[in-house]
Amino acid sequence: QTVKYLKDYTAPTHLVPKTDLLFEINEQYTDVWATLHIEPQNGATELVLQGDVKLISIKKNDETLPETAYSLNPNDETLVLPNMPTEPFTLTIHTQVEPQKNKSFNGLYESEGNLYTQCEPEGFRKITFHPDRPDVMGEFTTEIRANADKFPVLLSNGNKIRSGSLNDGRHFAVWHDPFVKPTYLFALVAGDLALTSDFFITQSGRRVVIEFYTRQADAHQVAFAIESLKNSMKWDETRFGLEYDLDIYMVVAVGDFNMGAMENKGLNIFNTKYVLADSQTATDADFEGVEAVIAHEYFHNWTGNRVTCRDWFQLSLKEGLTVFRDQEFSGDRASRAVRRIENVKLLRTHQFAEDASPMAHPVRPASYVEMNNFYTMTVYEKGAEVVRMYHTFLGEEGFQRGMKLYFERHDGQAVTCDDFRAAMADANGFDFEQFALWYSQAGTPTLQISGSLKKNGGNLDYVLRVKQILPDTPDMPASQKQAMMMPLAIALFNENGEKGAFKLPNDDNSYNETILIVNQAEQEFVLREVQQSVTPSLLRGFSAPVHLQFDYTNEQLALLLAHDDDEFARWEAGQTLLRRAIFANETALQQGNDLPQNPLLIQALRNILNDNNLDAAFKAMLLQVPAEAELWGERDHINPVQTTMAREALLDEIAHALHGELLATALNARESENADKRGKEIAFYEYNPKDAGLRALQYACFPLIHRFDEAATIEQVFEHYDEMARKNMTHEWGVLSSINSNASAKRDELLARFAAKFDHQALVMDKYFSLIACSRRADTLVQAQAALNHPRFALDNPNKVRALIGTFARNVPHFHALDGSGYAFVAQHIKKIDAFNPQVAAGLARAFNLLKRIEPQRQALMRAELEAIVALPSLSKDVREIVEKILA
Ligand code: BAL
Ligand code: ZN
Repeated sequence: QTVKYLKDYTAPTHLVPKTDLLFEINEQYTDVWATLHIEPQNGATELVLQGDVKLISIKKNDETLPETAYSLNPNDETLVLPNMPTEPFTLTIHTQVEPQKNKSFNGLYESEGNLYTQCEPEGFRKITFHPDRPDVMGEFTTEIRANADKFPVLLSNGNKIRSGSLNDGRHFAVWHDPFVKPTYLFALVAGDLALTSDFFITQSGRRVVIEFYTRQADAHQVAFAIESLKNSMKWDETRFGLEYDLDIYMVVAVGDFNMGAMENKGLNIFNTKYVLADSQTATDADFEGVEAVIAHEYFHNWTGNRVTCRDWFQLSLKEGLTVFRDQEFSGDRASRAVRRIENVKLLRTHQFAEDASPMAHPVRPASYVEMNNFYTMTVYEKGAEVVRMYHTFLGEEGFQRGMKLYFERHDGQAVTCDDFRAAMADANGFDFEQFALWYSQAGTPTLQISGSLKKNGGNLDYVLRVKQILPDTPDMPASQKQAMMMPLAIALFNENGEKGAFKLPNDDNSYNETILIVNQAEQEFVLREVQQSVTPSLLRGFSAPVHLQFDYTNEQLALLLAHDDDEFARWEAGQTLLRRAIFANETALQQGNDLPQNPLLIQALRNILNDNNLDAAFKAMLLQVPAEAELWGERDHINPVQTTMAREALLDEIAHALHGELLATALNARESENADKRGKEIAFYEYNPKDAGLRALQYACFPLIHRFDEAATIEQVFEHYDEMARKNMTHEWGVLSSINSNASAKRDELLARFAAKFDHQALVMDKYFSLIACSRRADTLVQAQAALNHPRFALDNPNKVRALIGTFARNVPHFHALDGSGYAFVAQHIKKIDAFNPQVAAGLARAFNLLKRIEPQRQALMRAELEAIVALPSLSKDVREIVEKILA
């Protein structure tokens, strides 16, 4: 396999400041003529273009080139033209593509009779030949010609400059994008789509037309997404001073899409999952997902499009920064603390696991085989944490100064993560030299912290010793790694749960919280003039993406859980208590001992349930018991099903001990949700953050309440199902989720009713398939296998695959079944899907990431499946790269 290395980067030999495209869309195939206006650099004569597409002919300055003038190399997808002029010239390249046969959903493809493109990172080369690298930027003019009945809508980037009729019932449209962009931001859509329009007036008074395109049947579900877009446009003006630049902003929704969405200049293409939402079909979490992804793609217009990446190793330059921006947007919209905790949970569950796996890579990877494999949690989520650390060091004002300088220096350019770091440093006179290590060292650091009181004259000092431990990762042993620089946010609490004042060395001001700069392998911090009793609140707000080790007593954790005014630290104290209880259960199970009881934890949870001043959404968060994958963070020897049993035992203990409090909390939350809706239309059960919090609290409690009398529960749900389902999808999903592992036939009946009711709602059918796949019932694999034959299941639809097979791969007891049946089921589908969509197949293959950390019996079963996959001669480089790394 060909490995590409960051260290081998060289500047392009040819620039293409202008590209003119003509698409002739025919029944079976599409002809593409691409005229590249080429500027050779430094006297270069050999031109190498990238392409994985059928070449018909090439003209140089209007003269057709003989086949001897170039060579095509399918192996590395290049077209080499050895004797090109050193003066600017044009190449007109005629290619032919078959979108109907393209199930990879990269390049130009067909979905339900319409045509769409996906070009990031390297899809443009499936359309035509081009340098197709992000540092070759240009202006695009795109003409599309097609049958007017079949393809009434013809869209591309920028502004429509001409349109009209042609012969034989065909018509055309010409689009011009005045902003230079790389090929990965090119987009084209042609089809029969419904249009929903709106507009936005920018801060400078310009009117921007907003157009959303969907299937006709889905048009009624775009209102929330449009509102989210307008909120995003406003927010980027007020918080970042960034205004939209074109006169039109288009969003197209398509059901066949590999990713969540794509930020093509002026013409975003979205997975329907992140556009369509109404309260009867989308849960509160779905609404929040739509709002966040609409915002994310919009924010890319500046962080990604106006300033883009020099090369794909720099992907986090745009993705880490844009995720940070969408996180901040969501936090400013509502429930900042809950959003922050959700982000941390996501990072710790999936990114920490990636960092501890053979796929570990730095935020700026040093090498790749298939770039599609590097749209990872590390590049996105850890990348966002890295950006957040700049923000924590510099504060909002300093961070915005850095952003301003970044745009002043680099608007219209393709740049690197170092350019971003330099802008942050130079705008603030802050030394971020050592901080560069976050971009080159993989793995999650651990901070081992201890604290002690020390007499200092008549006063007490609190001395914190911080040791930084960096892990071995496949790319670099720990011994070669250097200490990282990170902010450690801290406060001190006394035994009454009050925040105590302290002073810093050589500073006579009093503080009650501060940010320490950790930048050595071992260092000591002295907090002066502290009180007699100290419980430190550490890593407040999750100020750095690290594991934290501090030897808290359970009493100290309970104190922080009760009193910490930093919601993350407060939640984390509770999570630590819950993790400790599960670990203790695991140890007991392993040793055949009785399970320990956790009276202190139970009392702490009781206090939370009884606290009427807590925000409902936050209370729901505090009640969440960490999932299995969150518990495996720093472990090397995983027995997955034992973890499940230990966790289930703790859930039993909580459910038993707190039945009354849980019921009262859930009923109070339901009462509060219903209070302003009595006698009104059910439409009042629409999404809003306050009601979403009340519903989150209800469904944090109900599964625990229903834990013991399964028969009574299913009867009750059966009786009230229609009433709950009428309210909205959050309630319908909530009740189905609560009984989804119930062994009764009535559970199957409810799921079947659900599937019949939403037979023609593709996104709700995804929910149906995921319910089948995440159930802990004994017959889950059998049901998942049967679901493959459901008329609404389609192996070539990425959303369906992720809903059924992806969800199954996260179902711990079933994926890790001791007979190997779960591994075999997932592996079988990786092989099938790889034949037409390697990107989706490679995504599934990551389920085997745990291989080396899992107990031997299962490890052998996993290994056998992986070895059978790599033995396939026609395996894609996408899956091969992942599986070979896991096996290595
Ligand atoms: N650029 C790929 C999709 C996204 O991150 O917005
Ligand atoms: Zn993005």
